[in-house]
Amino acid sequence: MIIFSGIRPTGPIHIGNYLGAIRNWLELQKNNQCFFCIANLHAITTPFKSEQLRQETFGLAALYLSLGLDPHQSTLFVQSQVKEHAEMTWLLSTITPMGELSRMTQYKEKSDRLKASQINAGLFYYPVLMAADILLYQTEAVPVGEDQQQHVELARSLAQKFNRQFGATFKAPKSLIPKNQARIRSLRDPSRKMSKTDDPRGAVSFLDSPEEIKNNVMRAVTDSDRQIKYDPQRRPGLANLLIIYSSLENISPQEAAQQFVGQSYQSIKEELSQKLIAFIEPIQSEYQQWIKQPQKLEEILTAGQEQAQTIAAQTLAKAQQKMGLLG
Ligand code: AQP
Repeated sequence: MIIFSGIRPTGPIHIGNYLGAIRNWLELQKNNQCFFCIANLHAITTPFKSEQLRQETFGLAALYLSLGLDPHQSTLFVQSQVKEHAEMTWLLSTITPMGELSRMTQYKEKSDRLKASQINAGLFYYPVLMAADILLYQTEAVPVGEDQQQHVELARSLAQKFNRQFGATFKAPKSLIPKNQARIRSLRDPSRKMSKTDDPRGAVSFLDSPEEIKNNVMRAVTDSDRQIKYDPQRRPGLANLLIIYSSLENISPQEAAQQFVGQSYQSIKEELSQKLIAFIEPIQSEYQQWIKQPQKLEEILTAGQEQAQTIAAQTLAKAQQKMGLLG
């Protein structure tokens, strides 16, 4: 299968990005043709600082590699370095109904958190850019967290609409969403998803120190019930801890709950902190090695750019020709 996915370089990735997306990528890269981008054009749809964006772009590349994405198996590239993404967005925007974009829950959630002056048209267009990212590579499957499913469905319906209107051009992609751990919640507010740009105390990031990880987990919001039970509807805070724990242990959240029956919330949190620290530490050491080699990172990204651009340019030319545009 052809696989495409990406992450915004808006800060160090967290355990939600890993469990919702990257863990799946690592499996998929073994037997599929995978494209994984650093979605910097998406990053500029919310407030950002230029120098920080540049650093986060290399930081995310270093984290991709430290987590096990292999440039010999997958194409790793920076979105802005393949110009076809921006151009394809324009073509697709002309067949995207405004009504569909205004129904996107991520747009609503993200714009709710911003001041009116910070909500730009790019944020509204985010799903069209994402559709362009996906369709340029004739992608068949998009491994994302559940929060992005609606966007992949839009990409699929745009592909079908374009094909009906102008003739067969794109493959219609589907999302690949991991069961159980699809949406990791904020440790501070389990009604929201864990996020890079929200309250950092609500996340466990791959660049947090062991103390920060422990503090954030120990202070995670739970409830006043004493019985340990996996009940994501009524007890989302505890369920979130059990989901993270069980994902790291490769067991089900119900099995994790069973394992902790009779124990206090404190001991669950201690056990989980230890597991997270042990999991993250070696990845961090690897990251420290990569970040010291900017030239090597650039070489990998340039090779990725060349591979991605070859395919993206072919698809863009095909779409332009079908629309009657002189390329
Ligand atoms: N909490 C989450 N649980 C499971 N999966 C998640 N993803 C993000 N948060 C969770 C998945 O990670 C991938 C990359 O996401 P992104 O950075 O491109 O955009 P996002 O969804 O907006 O992620 P964040 O972490 O919340 O970042 P900010 O704070 O920048 O908005 C996607 O596959 C997503 O599903």
